[in-house]
Amino acid sequence: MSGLILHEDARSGNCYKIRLTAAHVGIKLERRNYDIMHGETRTPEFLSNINANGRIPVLQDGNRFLTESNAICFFLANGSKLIPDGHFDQADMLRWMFWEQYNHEPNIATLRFWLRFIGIEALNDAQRMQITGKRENGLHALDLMDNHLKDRKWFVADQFSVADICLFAYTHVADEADFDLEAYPEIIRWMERIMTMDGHVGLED
Ligand SMILES: N[C@@H](CCC(=O)N[C@@H](CS)C(=O)NCC(=O)O)C(=O)O
Repeated sequence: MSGLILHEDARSGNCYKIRLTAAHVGIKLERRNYDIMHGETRTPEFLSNINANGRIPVLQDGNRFLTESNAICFFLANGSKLIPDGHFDQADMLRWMFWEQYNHEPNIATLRFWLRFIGIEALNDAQRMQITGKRENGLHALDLMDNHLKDRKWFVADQFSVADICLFAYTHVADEADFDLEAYPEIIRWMERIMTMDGHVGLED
């Protein structure tokens, strides 16, 4: 694969998981940055040319545009060692990637965005009212991950897969949303395994 362009805001975990997947499978991406704090994904040009949904990440392959971070990770990793063999394990990998988008990212990533990037004093009333619920849901997601990792090294099929990458992206910065990761020893050990792998790149790299 070559000539791929990643439209991103480099601070976003959803964009980072794509760079991490690409690094592990040896695909080079051209990166184009947009500042979501200044509405750069909401311009008429972006909406009509890149993503009508007004969000990054978007992967451009020639004149085709793929949105949704976990779909993009799957596209890059398809056929590589990051995808387990076997239909059940492949579906189980997708299960964790869907779970990440429904139970993890909307709580942990949103709180990180609100607290670290917008700032608590600048939140509107509707956002403030959701903080408690998102924190409870985020804690529940971390509990579930920690329990799952008690008797296994990786989320699926005893091997490092795209599911681990998608879950790692926002888990490893959960402290920026005021989650105490020290309370989750299995998650800490799993993150250390990921961060010491050959081919690993950090969010800021
Ligand atoms: N489910 C989408 C979420 C995309 C998303 O929420 N992107 C955020 C940054 S992480 C964004 O572009 N926000 C800017 C905006 O909504 O204006 C994915 O996984 O790609």
